[in-house]
Amino acid sequence: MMMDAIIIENAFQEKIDRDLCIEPKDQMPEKYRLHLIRQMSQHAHSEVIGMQPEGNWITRAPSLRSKQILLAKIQDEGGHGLYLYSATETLGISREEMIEQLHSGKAKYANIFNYPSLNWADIGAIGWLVDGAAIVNQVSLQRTSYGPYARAMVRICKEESFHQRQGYEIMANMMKGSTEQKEMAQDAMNRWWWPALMMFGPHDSDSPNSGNAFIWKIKRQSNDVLRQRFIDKTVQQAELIGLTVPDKDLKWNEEKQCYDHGAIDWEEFNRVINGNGPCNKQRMDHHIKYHNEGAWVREAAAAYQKQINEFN
Ligand code: BYC
Repeated sequence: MMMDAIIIENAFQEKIDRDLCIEPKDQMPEKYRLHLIRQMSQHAHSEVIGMQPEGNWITRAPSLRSKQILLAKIQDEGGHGLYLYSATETLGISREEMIEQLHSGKAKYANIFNYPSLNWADIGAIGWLVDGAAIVNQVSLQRTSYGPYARAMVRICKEESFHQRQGYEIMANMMKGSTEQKEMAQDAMNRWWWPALMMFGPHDSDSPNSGNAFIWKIKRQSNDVLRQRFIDKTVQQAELIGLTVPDKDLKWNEEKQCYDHGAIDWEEFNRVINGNGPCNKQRMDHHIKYHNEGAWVREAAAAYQKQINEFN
């Protein structure tokens, strides 16, 4: 038995080392399966919980055009959740179990969605900074070792780049507007910048899951490398429309050809991911309420499917 496990593990690692994808029916070490269930289900939950701060502004979008675009974007996020839940189910966990883990607090979701969306500029900041950060991370995940996850990322990245532009357009338009509009855009930037940097996770030296993630090529680039990539491209976009990055220590490093940045408040990060951010309770209460109220839809869909199967 012991020997069998070693043979399976060696064959698996050899595949990984040759840059081949692992597929659902391939043999894989239990730890790899559980690592993926953790990361992919948390990714799925983030997409779905992320609909809440944006949904807050659908009825108050300032024009029909902006309302249509926001609706389409939020619908995409629901779709991303679906691809990711389905991809995670291929690892032998049910959707119900994943939702249970979310509701019990066992499964996390991205820190960023525990902050409130106070005004329309926040919708700009979410699209530009939050989706912008997500793209940098997800482009890297297109080459992750688990086939269904990598393929889901390809489609998600295409849609995210539209989302990032939706947000940047809102910010750019507000920066061409009245003094009040400019102040609103800057205030949103000030509130969302640091939580967006935290989306990439703790520094590499404090990232317990990175070791195995690199051995198994689940991660291709580290938390800090991706965070730096996001900073370098976003600072220039901010400058272009006249926004100031709220970091007094931000400085171009000529030697390294990248921006040095100030210290991230990891106490705040830990507080938020452990359930004590400004909106954690609200987000979870909302999800539980509508999940329960939607039970009849799931039951009806299952009954319909059963009838179709009996008919055929
Ligand atoms: N938030 O060892 P580490 C979107 C946790 S949604 C919360 O570095 P790992 C959008 C981490 O889980 C896009 N928790 O972990 C949707 C771990 O705790 P556990 C969401 C975080 O996994 C709607 C602990 O800290 N994208 O774009 O190697 C509208 C130690 O961390 C966070 C994804 O989910 C965080 N930010 O690396 C708009 C990307 N960071 O699990 C937009 C997929 C860390 O051991 N995920 N933690 O209890 C990943 O790429 C990786 O999981 C991470 C973290 C880079 C996030």
